Amino acid sequence: MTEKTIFSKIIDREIPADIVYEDEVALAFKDLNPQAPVHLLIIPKKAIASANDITSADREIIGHLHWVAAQIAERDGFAADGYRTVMNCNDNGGQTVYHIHLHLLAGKAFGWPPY
Ligand code: DGP
Repeated sequence: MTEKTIFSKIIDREIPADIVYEDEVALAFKDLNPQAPVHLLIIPKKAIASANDITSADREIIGHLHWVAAQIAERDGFAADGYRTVMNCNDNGGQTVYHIHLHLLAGKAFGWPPY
């Protein structure tokens, strides 16, 4: 068995996190190193390592992460202003934690392209 990632430990309450949303499929918590006034991470409870590891059986879970982002945006009052969701994959994508996650960033206007 591969070692648990830090995010699996957050799901299992082995390490603390500032959790802002939870349901049977997903968990959302504040990023430790925020890059915007609002910076949340939305993760599935199922341990999928990266976007490259999404199987056809996971499609509903991945869609659910985006649905959770929209629910939080509405709940926390930034849906109308807008927000950004990002999923980094592997080295060139800037992925550092190998438990798939959707970044939800808000509270400012973001530039494009992202470099
Ligand atoms: P990424 O680079 O896309 O893999 O994003 C990983 C994010 O996870 C990064 O923005 C920092 C955040 N992070 C890393 N370790 C922890 C942790 O222990 N707690 C929390 N809340 N966030 C973490």
